[in-house]
Amino acid sequence: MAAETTLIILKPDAVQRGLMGRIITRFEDKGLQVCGAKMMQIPLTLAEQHYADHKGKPFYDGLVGFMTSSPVLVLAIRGIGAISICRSMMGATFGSKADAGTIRGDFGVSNSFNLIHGSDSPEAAAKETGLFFGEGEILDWNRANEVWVYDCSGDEPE
Ligand code: IDP
Ligand code: MG
Repeated sequence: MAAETTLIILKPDAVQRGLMGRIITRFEDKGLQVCGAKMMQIPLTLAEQHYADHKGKPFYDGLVGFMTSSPVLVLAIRGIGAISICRSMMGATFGSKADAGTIRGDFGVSNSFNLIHGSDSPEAAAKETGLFFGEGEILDWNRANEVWVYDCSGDEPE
């Protein structure tokens, strides 16, 4: 399986609560690679594009209002199977239901203020990384410890 690059957003509640470092550390500890990082306050039009699939749902206006209310940290995170690995590390959508050991399960109790976004499919990851990062903002860089994160003794890292 080839490496995937997924879009993660540390939402306004994560930034305001000072949880950025602890959440990034979880991904780094797992062995995933940060390839892009950008702090920004999401403009309304970008939030609407990002959450276009949810338009019309009862929580949509609140969601867009929340996501544009205060700065976020946007990350591009890379690794073999990174999309599903990050989703399982995030936990279920609602903080009240997310399992202990997941980011949402360990750091939050709210259903709408749930700390983190992660792309849910390869198609979403391609769309979302393209929305939030411009040309050259996601870096290809060689990690010094790559050969200890993956077994690189065969044809493909595993
Ligand atoms: P996900 O973030 O786990 O992929 P989605 O269903 O795609 O969950 O919903 C996007 C975001 O919308 C959630 O992360 C959460 O912030 C918000 N949201 C989803 N469902 C509800 C709800 O029923 N009430 C309030 N907020 C919701
Ligand atoms: Mg989603």
